Amino acid sequence: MSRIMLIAFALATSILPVTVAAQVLAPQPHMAATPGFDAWLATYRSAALARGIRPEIVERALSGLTPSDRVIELDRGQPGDTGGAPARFDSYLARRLDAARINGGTATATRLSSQLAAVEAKTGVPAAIIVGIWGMETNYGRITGDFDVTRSLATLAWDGRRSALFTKELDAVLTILDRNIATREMLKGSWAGAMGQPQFLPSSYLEYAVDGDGDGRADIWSSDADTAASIANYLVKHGWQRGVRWGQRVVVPAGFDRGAIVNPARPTICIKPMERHSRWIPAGEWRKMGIASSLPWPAEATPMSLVEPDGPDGVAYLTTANYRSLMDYNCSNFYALSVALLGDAVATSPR
Ligand SMILES: [Ca+2]
Repeated sequence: MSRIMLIAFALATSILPVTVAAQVLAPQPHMAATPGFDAWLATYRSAALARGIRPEIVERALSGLTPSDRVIELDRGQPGDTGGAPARFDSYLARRLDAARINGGTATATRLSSQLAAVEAKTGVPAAIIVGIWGMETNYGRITGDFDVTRSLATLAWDGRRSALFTKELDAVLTILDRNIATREMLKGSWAGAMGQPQFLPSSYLEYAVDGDGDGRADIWSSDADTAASIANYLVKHGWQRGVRWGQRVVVPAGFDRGAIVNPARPTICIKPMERHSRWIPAGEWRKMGIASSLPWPAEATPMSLVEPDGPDGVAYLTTANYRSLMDYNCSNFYALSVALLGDAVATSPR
């Protein structure tokens, strides 16, 4: 995901207060008058033509479009959360990282071993991490969503809570159609517009999707090679470093002074999840402070940040900068850890 996608995800999961987004994403001119959808669409259509989208593309994409009540309901209701009670990471992980998901990952890694090895050699992103994202996003391409992305994004662009964000995504849809990358019928996805096997928002597609099989087209809908290459490219463009693990499970000794590891810098994006991260401290220093791990440690100087997704009374992980790249895909510690742990499970399972 791009930064925008990250913000979208944060908002979709109520991580950022909507009021903050409203300020960040202002202006939202139609909020004042609240014209109907058709009036909004007419204005949007003119803007699309003005920026050079071919008239027949605009016509095909936008004619007869109606807002989706279901999308608005999902956007406002956020079903699928914990009904107000804070979720715990262990219960989240138990739901997400089950035997079926691990077996699916192992099968995917085996089936695509040569393609994944080629992507890993080129980008430095381990096959297991690519598979981890693939598995958590769409169950290895099995569940990619069947919402009409054009209609979803038009609905959300019109609806006004995050108009600027989703207008930009709808613009990207029209650009994709205008470039003959895909047909509107192919652009199916999540209710919030995430598309294809890696669940890229349209703007992320334009920015990060790449061709992995050499046919000249980045097909994140039906090409495994393109999906793998695009996930890896996304992470590389968000700082993934070759040869560095994401992090590891650790044990924090009783009485550990967490006041001494607080990050003095306040996060400016992905705020709630980032508040769970300590300041950066070299791996060797963590060991001197009594942090233990059954896994091999990285080089002493490797900066690591302690992440305790449930706070001091839960599990603990020391994470590297590569973990932050996973959080750029989705702004959530639960997400990033579940991807990383799925990757570890796939990497260590027998083939
Ligand atoms: Ca391709």
